[in-house]
Amino acid sequence: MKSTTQKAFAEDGAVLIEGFLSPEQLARCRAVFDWCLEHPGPFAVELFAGTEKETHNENANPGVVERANELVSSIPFGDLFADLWGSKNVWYFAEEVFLKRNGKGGRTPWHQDTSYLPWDGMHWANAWISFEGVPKPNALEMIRGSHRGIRYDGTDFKDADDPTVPLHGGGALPRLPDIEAERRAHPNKYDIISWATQPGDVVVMHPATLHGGAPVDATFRDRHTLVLRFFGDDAIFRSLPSHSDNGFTPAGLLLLEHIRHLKDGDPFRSPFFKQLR
Ligand SMILES: O=C(O)CCC(=O)C(=O)O
Repeated sequence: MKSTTQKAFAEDGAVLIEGFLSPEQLARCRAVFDWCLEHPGPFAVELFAGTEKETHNENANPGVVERANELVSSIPFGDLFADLWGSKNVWYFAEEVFLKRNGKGGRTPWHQDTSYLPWDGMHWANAWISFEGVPKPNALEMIRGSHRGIRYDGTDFKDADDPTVPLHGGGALPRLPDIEAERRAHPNKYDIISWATQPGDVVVMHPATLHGGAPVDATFRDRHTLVLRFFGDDAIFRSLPSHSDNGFTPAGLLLLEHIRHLKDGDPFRSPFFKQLR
């Protein structure tokens, strides 16, 4: 029988794992986060640069691979995901960092990670780790069960006024709805889940879940977040729209060389990805 946590992840696409990280483990996660900030790789960006929404973001820093592999091997993520998914094997994919500063970083627009990376299957998860206690109004938000629904085109993360401008275009994937605008007009239109978190808590989310990060504000001014991504047995390669090689996120471009051999439906495997179980 499924545990409440397994059921929540499978049905809702997200679950809060309270107190998963000890203070010592959290400090080591923070060291990896800080290393990325101090040694930005070629794909570090300021999203919405020069606007009130500016957010520092980096995906898959090539220089941090060994440190990150060491980190994820020393914390029981393998056991967590093996149990959560019912997977024999667990691999680590890569990290992402988000930094919203001085009460100004805006909302991370609603999106699904599966619009950016060629992934399919149930055995995928993001571990969202923030180093501050995050109040609910500033938390990561997810639409319940959306990982089992439509796979939308991505947002291009460039247009500060229209978060639905497609990443790929060409109609291969449906355009994102403007979830924020719709929710302002109809507060109950979407079943949105989010949690206030304490340092050490981990929000675990299936990356096909529609999600967005609420902004920081005058009372919660800074958010430092490390996202670690994992996959398991049933993870498969599913290509993005064919004209979209330039739509790969930088992380996708970097990691593409390690998965170039994969065809649609192939198990997502490469010796590049650290096996944890
Ligand atoms: O923390 C955020 O603002 C966004 C997080 C996100 O997009 C992710 O975890 O994939």
